[in-house]
Amino acid sequence: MDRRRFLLAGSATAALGAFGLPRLGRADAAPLPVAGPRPRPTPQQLRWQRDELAMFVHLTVNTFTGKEWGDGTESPTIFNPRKLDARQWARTAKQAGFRSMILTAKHHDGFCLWPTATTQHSVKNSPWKNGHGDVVREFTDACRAEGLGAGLYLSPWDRNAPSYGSGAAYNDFYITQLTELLTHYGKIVEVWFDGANGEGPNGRKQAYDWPRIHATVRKLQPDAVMFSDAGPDVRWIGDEQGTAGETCWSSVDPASVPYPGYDRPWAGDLLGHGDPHGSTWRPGESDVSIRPGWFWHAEQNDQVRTPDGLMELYFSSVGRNSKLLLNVPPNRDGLFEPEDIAALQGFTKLRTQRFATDLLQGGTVRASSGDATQAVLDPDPDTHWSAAPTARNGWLEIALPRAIEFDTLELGEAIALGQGIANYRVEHWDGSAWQPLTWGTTIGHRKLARFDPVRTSKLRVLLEFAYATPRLARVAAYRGPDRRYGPGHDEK
Ligand code: FUL
Repeated sequence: MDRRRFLLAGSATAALGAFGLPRLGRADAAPLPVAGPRPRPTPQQLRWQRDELAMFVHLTVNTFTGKEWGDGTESPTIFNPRKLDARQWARTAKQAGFRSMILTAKHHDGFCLWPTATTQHSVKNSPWKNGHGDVVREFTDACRAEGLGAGLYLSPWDRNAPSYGSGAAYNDFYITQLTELLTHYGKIVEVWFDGANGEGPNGRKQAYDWPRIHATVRKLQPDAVMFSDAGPDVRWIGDEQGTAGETCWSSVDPASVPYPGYDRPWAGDLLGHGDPHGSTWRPGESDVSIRPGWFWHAEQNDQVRTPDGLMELYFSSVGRNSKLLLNVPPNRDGLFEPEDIAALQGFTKLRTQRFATDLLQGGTVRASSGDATQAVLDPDPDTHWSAAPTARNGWLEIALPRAIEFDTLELGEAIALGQGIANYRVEHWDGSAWQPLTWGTTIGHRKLARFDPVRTSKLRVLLEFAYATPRLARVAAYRGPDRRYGPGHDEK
């Protein structure tokens, strides 16, 4: 965080009113009219976001060739993950707190991990299980056995299919593949559409029939969310580094990124930040790999992200109103490597340590307006404090029965009713004055901030401007394992 900007923001608006409470921006002006309806999540989008952590699993012929993008000429005979154990993947994900997994059923090379009727380029022609194997089946069974949601990635770009680039024939072929995946494997929670649209084996590009693709998913799996740069349900966050915009709205203007693969220099920014005036609820998913590559490469076994590195990703994705989709690629045996499993265990330990105890429990909350103020201390995301309906700013003050020391703050909006808070500041009482602690733009489902440990028995959240009635479902404070972050940490 830019300390200077923070102090300026603080001093510009910190004029105190009666009782030492701040007058916030427009508090003295006539209340703004109640805004028109703002977008809200569907139950499926809400569930998707509340899951917070999903695991990506990239596996195909690339695992055996060492490439990141196969060119479609690979022989199915190279695919032989002899000890493949999808239960090992699912157990690892479950133990690390992930709620769903997404498998690359087909990557750009066109090799199908299930015995599809559409092509010979599949596990049917692999030595693995003598051509009787089905990775999608083992994967979906394993997810269910561990209580995880199962999601599938089916690359529209297919560098093997002879019909690719032909128009209608490839679209029919793709819809048939999608139909197989969405009808033979039970409930699918997320369908992941990559925007890549390169050339096929005959050098031609394909015009994908997105309306038909979307309608097929809706019909066959009405509870699944669809991912792509252009949604329609969840959007790409605009980079593959696991970094959501610090300002991150779950709403977008659908016309700004009209179709998947809309490759414009500004699209990344639009996706990273969303749009407070956007008509459509389309929250951002941050996909990133635990290793430099999406696929397993022996030489990257010593380049697995550390537990601390994974925590950074958590703060820059989940902690910025996004969802983390972390890729963990199986090796040539079809197993996660011990290095990746150890990193995930370390990550879990760090999260558990940091978020084990909410230090605000037992506090007393009062607010500028509205009732149910205590609801912000209740971890249930469906209970919330709401300011007066016409309010577009407000504050909450939390008084504690004892002094606490904390270095992490969590805020959460009641997103079932939409996202409206545009900027906020948090201050703590040092015994004689309010001191700035953290500030930000947008909250959404979850906003996390870290700072050097602070000792206090009182803090307040100043909601400076909201596009709709401010509603907070969560305010919590934690003390992580001993470590100092220093000013500016979250901006790096
Ligand atoms: C990209 C693909 O080209 C990568 O290979 C990977 O699958 C990533 C998740 O999406 O667009």
